[in-house]
Amino acid sequence: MKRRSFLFAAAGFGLMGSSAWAAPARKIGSRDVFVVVDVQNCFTPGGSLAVKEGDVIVPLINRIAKQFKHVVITQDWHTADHISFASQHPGKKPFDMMKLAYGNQVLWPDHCVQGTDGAALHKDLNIPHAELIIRKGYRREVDSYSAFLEADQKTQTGLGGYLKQRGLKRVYFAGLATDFCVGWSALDARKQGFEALVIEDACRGIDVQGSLAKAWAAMQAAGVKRIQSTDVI
Ligand code: VGL
Ligand code: ZN
Repeated sequence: MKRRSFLFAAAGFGLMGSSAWAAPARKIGSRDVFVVVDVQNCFTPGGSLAVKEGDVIVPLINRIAKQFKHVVITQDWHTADHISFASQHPGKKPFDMMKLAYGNQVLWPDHCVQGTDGAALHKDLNIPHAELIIRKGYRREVDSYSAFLEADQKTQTGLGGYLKQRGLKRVYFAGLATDFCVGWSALDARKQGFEALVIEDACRGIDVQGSLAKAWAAMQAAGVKRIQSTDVI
């Protein structure tokens, strides 16, 4: 056999091998948890901080969630005068950077204000067996992209303790936005000793000033696994 056709045959065998087993690449078990990040009206088309195609991932997330016994949903949940809003800083506009007491902060359009329709979960998100909805960013003076740790890098949301107390070890992430709340959550999951996997095609990014590439680089360096929905369904 010529080298070329040998390689081709080997590739074909690889494909046959995986479909013959007809099992997802990763078996989801009782120590795994799916964290669905910020699938809220403000982050989907028509919302005040709309992420491109933010709504496209909703049916996929619903399907992925069915594979998991344990699902946690997060909700960005700001005061109306939140410090991360450009509107709170005269002369600043959305997507400007600003140095705050706890570090650099991107300034955002007003979004996900507590109790408003914009802060509600997307109407097509359908995960009735989700066990916990965790809210974050609810203190005026500190933002929280991460579902684990606020932007001061000190204040715990409690999610890490919750997962540990329930014996959950491996955390799969999907949702919005890849380069902010998903990425920061996955990084903090690693820091707190969890295995972390981001399901890339079940996320969408905002991508301001190269933030998407930076987020993937940071996640890779921290040992976050970048997987696809076909790996779990
Ligand atoms: C998010 C920016 C501001 C997110 C939240 O969910 O990724 N991004 N607040
Ligand atoms: Zn926010």
